Amino acid sequence: MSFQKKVITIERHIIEGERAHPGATGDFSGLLRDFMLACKIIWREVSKAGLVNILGAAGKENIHGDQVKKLDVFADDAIYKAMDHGGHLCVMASEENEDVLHIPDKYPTGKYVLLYDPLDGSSNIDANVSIGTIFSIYRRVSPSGKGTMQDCLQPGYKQVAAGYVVYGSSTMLVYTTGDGVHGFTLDPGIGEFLLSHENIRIPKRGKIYSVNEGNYRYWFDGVKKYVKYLQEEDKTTNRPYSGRYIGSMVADIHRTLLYGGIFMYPGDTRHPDGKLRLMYEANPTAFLVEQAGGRASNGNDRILDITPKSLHQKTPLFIGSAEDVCIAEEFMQGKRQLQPVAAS
Ligand code: AHM
Ligand code: MG
Repeated sequence: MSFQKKVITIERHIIEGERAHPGATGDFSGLLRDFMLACKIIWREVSKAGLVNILGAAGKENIHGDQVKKLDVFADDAIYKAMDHGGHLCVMASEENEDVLHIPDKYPTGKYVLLYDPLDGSSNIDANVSIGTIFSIYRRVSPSGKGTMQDCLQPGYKQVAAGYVVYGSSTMLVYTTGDGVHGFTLDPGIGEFLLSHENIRIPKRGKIYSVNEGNYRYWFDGVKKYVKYLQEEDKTTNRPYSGRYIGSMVADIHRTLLYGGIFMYPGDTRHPDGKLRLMYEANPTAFLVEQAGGRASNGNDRILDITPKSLHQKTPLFIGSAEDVCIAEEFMQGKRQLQPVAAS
């Protein structure tokens, strides 16, 4: 008789993880369960995105006479509404909102803090390119009651969990609670995330670099030299690397996590802090990549050590295989220069 392989749902995985920590209350698994529900609701809408022209364009009324929301606004709303009443959170913050998001008075507050980017890469939706939701969870630092800005402005190393959902050719959830990185693929038939990638490890060094080269003329010297270095030929270090840039951070990070290499969004002369947000994009992906054995830096400092000053602050980001990010840092800090190419 043949038995099916053990099927592990995300819920089972979280509960079994909690059991390993005596004293766990189940609060955390409840929080993640609520979050997964929101992601499934977003996935359902995202997978209908191509039908918008048939069912009604964003901002217009659809055939049912309902107002059609832009998908990023829809996603933002779906997460807030799934998370506001469970009693697990004391405050939230979202890339889509200027200020922190309080828990309504009628609901209890809890000990965790949630920061999220509801739909990253949403400018790619119309081209059917993968997009994603990113989340980051902290323990509250304020004593009780409503959470505060201080609860949200904690350095990344204090995260208790982080992850993303990538809505791609299949929909996957990748998360960490500081005990390795695990990936789950959504089985649309039963609406469950099933363990498909246990204990993901990023290769020490990759063969792919990922950056928006359209910004080349605005890059600082270190970035120009580093990218040139990656394009040079050297068999011992597998160069030249291949270039891959989706322009959807979750998808670019997901590939980097699985195949190795480096993803970067550097600062440049127009935007010295780059484009990506520390709290919603850099910190959670840095936590994940470090947990998988990789490295994440702003060129000088470890991302997770940065003390945040404001909710929406931006940071340059170099993230991926440890050896690749180390070399990038050496170029950014002027410690490494291009070697003169030997005459052939
Ligand atoms: P968004 O949060 O407005 O979607 O912007 C973030 C996205 C990332 O997913 C992606 O890495 C980056 O913007 C791409 O930016 P660019 O078009 O400048 O290369
Ligand atoms: Mg974003």
